[in-house]
Amino acid sequence: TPTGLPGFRLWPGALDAEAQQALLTEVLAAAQTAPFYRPVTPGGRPFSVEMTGMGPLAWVSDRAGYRYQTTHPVTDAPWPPMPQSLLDLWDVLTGWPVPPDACLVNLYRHEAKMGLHQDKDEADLGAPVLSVSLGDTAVFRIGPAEGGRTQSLKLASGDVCALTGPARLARHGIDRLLAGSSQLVPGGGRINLTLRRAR
Ligand code: MD3
Ligand code: FE
Repeated sequence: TPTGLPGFRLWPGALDAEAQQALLTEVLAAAQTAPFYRPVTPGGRPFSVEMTGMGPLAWVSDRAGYRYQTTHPVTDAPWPPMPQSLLDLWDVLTGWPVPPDACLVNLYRHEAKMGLHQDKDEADLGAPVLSVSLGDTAVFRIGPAEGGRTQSLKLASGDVCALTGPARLARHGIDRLLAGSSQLVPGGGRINLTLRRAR
C-alpha cells in the first residue's frame, strides 16, 4: 500500500480527463438543485469546506450534531440521485456487495482545509469508503486510528482511494490545496466525493 496502512488503496489517475469532466458535469448539475452550503460544527464554527450530497442520504453537521439525513439542510428537498458512473466505480473498485447509500460532496476553494478526524458516523464500519478527487491537488494526511505518526500524500484530479478494514477508522484530513494545479473546477479549487454505506 502507498502508506503502509493496511486497507488503504489508491488508484492514481483512475479517471481520465474525459471521465473527470463527465463526472464534474454531473456533480455541478446536481448542485443546481442541491446547492453547496457551508455547514457549522456542533460548536457553531463554520467549516471552510462547502458541502452538498447525492443519493438517498448525505452527511450534515449543524448545532444539533453530525448525522446522515435524506434531505438538504437548506432547501429541505431530497438529495439528487447518485450518478450511475459512481455506482459503477464503487462496484468495480470495492467489490462490496451492496451499493453506497450516501455520497458527500466536499468543495474546497483555495483556502479550505479539513482537520484530522475519523469517519465513524456510519452504521456499518465494515463497509468501505471510496473517495474521488476532482480539480486542484490536495495535500492529504493520514495516520493510524490509534494516533501516532501521520504521513502526507497528494491526491490529484482523477485519483480514487478506498479505505477498508483496518484503514476504515484511520485519522485523516486535508492540509491544503495546491492552488492552480488543475483547471477542471470552474472558479478553481477541488471537489471530493466520498461514497459510503451510512445505514
Ligand atoms: C480515510 N474527506 O469527507 S477523502 C470526509 O478530501 C473526508 O474531502 C476528505 O475526509 C476530502 O470525511 C478526504 C479521503 C478519505 C475519505 C474517507 C476516509 C480518507 C479516509 C475514511 C476513513 C479513512
Ligand atoms: Fe473523513
